[in-house]
Amino acid sequence: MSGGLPFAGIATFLGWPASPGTVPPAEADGRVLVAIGAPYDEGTPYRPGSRFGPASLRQASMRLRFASADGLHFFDLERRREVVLADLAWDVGDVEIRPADQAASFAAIEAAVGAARAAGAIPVLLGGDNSVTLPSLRGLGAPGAVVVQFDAHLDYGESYFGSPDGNSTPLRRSRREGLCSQVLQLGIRGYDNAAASLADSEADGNVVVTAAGCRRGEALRAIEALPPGTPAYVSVDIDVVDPAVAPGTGYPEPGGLDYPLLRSLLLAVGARCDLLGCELVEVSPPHDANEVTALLGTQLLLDLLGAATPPGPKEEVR
Ligand SMILES: [Mn+2]
Repeated sequence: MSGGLPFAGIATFLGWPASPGTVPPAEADGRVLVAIGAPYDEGTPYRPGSRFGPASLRQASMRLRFASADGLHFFDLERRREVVLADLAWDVGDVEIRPADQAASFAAIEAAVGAARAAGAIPVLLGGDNSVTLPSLRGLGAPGAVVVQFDAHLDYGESYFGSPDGNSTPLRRSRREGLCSQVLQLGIRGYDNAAASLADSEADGNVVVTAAGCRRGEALRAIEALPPGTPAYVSVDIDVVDPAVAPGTGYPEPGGLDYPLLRSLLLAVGARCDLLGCELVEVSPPHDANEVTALLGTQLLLDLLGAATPPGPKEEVR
């Protein structure tokens, strides 16, 4: 890379080496991460723009080149320790989206996530709107995994304007396709969540915690109720964060989480679970202000991926 300067060179996620389209065979055992862009936002019936998310997240993530030469080793001052994201990481670029052909676009996302998984790597999916969750979980192929979803929205509708494949339905689809064993839905709020979606989710055995509930400690308790080592896929819809903090998104909902609270929950998930894959969705650069949402999005992934590092002796997590 170009001397570690964030504004120079070719932007990849956290400066990880590019390997367009393929995951190179691992030379040794260890944790391997693979960033995959899914520039797809045709699942949104409201404000599009998250198709520009992967490029924005990559560019914003380059800021962290100052902190880490290889994009894998960071010093976490609050935890007073070095965190190591992985032994190795690649950015395989973006999947080939075919405009106006959802089936082909979903198949491409599924194949890319599946290829990362088959290579023994942890896919880190950069969305894209929330509809990409469904093909991602299909590609992951881990029906025993718990999905830990941070979102303002349940995304548990049966269909939206007649379509079952939009960004308001993927968690229900995933659960009922048997792509996961349970969903923890954390940070939920706002009038867009229908009573039927809530009832269906809870009837399916999922756990729903509102944003206010997160502030009362209910989300942390739900995470800590998972058996240690639970296989998990973590889905972060950036709209779980308050829109005053993360304005660049398609469905802003007032009353969201602040960054310190969300960080503490991501650290808890990372410490508790066996992370099989993760995604950061709904960052919409056309609605962003001064790149703050993309910068936050990259930091959330860094927090999550660094959380599996065992806690240090002086660790204090709020
Ligand atoms: Mn949402």
